[in-house]
Amino acid sequence: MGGFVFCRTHVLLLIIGLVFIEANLVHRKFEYKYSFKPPYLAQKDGSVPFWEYGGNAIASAENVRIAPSLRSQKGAIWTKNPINFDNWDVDISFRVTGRGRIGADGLAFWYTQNKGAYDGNVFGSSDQWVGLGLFFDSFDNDNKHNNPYIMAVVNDGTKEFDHAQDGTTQQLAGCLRDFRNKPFPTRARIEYYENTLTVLFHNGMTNSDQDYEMCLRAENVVLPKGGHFGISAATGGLADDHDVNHFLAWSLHKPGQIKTGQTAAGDEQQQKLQQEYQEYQKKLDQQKAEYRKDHPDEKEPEMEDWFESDNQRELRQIFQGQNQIYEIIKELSKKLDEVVGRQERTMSLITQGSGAVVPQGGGAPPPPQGQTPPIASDTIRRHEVDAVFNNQNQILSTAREIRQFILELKTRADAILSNQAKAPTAQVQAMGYDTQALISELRDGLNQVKQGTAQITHKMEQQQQGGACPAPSCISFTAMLMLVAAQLVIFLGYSFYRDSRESQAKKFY
Ligand SMILES: [Ca+2]
Ligand SMILES: [Ca+2]
Repeated sequence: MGGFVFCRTHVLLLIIGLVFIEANLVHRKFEYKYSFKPPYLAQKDGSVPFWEYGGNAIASAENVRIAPSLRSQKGAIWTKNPINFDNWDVDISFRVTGRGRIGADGLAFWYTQNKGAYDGNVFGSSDQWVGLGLFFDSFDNDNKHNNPYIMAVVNDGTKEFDHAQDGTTQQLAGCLRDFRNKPFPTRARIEYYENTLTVLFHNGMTNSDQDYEMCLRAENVVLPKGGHFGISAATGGLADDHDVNHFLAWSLHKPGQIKTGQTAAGDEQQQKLQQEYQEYQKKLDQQKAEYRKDHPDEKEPEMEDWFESDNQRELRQIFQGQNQIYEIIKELSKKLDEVVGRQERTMSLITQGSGAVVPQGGGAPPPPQGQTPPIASDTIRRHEVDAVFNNQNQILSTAREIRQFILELKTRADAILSNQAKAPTAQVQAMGYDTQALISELRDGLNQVKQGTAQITHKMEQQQQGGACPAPSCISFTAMLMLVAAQLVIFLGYSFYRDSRESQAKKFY
């Protein structure tokens, strides 16, 4: 019982809390006179109700093409009437699409004191504006590799937009976001409330309404009252299509700011509805009574109908479970959408890939009309991808062969080294043990020859002392020749043998 009381207190506190939050919520009112959306965005005569467009802009039933993908196009659309509320929230759904890897120039959202031009220098509208310009800048004029970029620039009418620096020094705040060629429309949510500007961005990778992320937030932003909303776009040497699918505006009101007249009107309407409901209820009761009169056999509904049976409860629980499963599947499907979107993007890059890249462009003036733009295809094609794959495979197999060969070499070298380790000398030589033995044999042979020669010389000396020859160098010429011939034969034999051994060894290596 105590727990029940405790629980009830909590519920009460929660309700009070909710009421308190409710009281603090900002009141939003949809402003159809400052919005456009499909279907029937443009009327049959091409006009967009409450809006004025010009330059190269074209409106259809589905969207407004602010600037088409042709060179040097400029267009804009502006609200006819000044805005009669101070705080607002705007949601723009747009697409910037082009065949090139790079596009130009970009799209701008405006809130300015006066309507801007339809063919101005700043993304298709006027420079030196008074108020806010939110730029979706596609082209990287200052070559800092930081485009597409989203930035807010507040101007008091004195500044000229710095195209060469992409407005870097003038921006209030910004964020680096790619908004070109997305699978779903990209969106921006621009809120101006109590002098705080907040821009949320939806990157168009899903079609979910929930996926906005913070782009910028700036406080103490003072914008003129009674301004105009506008959207403009421009192309340069490079050209994207700049389409706006919807422009939705809400006025924001502080709690309690809503005029009392409106509340009174609301009360009146509620009373009217109440009365209608009571009349309907009376009619229904009357019909029920008539039905009973006509069908006296049918029983009155019994008390049992007010309670659910076990089966009913089970069914209800199954139903709830299924609902949960459905929610989870929906969430999964959302994620899948995202993955599919990315895949499509990648596939289109690989297959279509004929991005036109022109180094000049953007804010730069285009060459004279009538010339076709130089199209340099710099993206990779399918057959090129295949060729790269084949090359890689070949390189791989060659690398494998080389590896095997090196392994073989290594095992052989190891075998040789181990053989040499067994040899009596520690020296690492190309010659094996057998050669060593042969050399020592040869050395022995030579020694024997030397000894023989010494003996012969000795005998000759003895003969000379006998008186036959007076000089010590007097060796018989024949003996000398024989000696030299014998040494020559031995050396030739050895060198021949060595050569044959070496050639064998080379074969082995
Ligand atoms: Ca730029
Ligand atoms: Ca830049």
